[in-house]
Amino acid sequence: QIRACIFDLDGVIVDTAVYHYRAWKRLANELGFDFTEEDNEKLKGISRVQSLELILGWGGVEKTPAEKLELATRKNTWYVEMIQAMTPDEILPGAKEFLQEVKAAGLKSALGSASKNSGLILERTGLLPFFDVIIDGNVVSASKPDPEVFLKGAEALQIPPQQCVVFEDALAGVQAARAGGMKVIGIGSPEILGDADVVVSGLSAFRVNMLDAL
Ligand code: G16
Ligand code: MG
Repeated sequence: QIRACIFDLDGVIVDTAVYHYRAWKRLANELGFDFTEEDNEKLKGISRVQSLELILGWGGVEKTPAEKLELATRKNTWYVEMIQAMTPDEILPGAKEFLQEVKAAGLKSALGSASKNSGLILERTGLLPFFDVIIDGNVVSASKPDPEVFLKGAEALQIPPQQCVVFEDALAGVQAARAGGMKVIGIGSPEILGDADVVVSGLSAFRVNMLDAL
């Protein structure tokens, strides 16, 4: 019996990947190289510092820890400028309706995101009231596929992991949910997220009554 839903943010509730991409691309360009949209896929769901390490590797650029901190901060300043301007129109199709359905069904909901900017994004899109608990990059030390983010969510909701279901668009996130002993709904392509219990194209294709079959 499922009693709580835990949602990833980027790729499930909103598409912030486009803003991450623009900001990282600008940083790479300033450093004298570029990377493709295909490479950008590898940045989804991983933390800010891990993203920077990958990108510097693609450019063959070496930096000191202090320089890396400055670069990550510079990228984040541009990223925050863009998400400041986000509106409820940018909520992914079906996400708000599903969050409403979850509330109406008496289930709990938590956010389980790697982002340190999740509060701002939920506030700008008007989704903050739908979450009982927010677990994000500000309170988590181990990145997905480590289950820490989701286990902390279950703990804060006081619901056993076995009674939680995670909604995730990234492979690392599906693996994290599995490692935490939770059910998982993949949002995206079955080829990538095959390890999930169910894979759907988006929350518009999912209903609360489909949780009964898990
Ligand atoms: C999101 C994105 C990642 C990003 C990470 C950290 O994760 O998918 O690309 O690197 O957050 O974001 P920030 O720089 O805002 O702390 P999620 O877990 O919501 O999919
Ligand atoms: Mg994601």
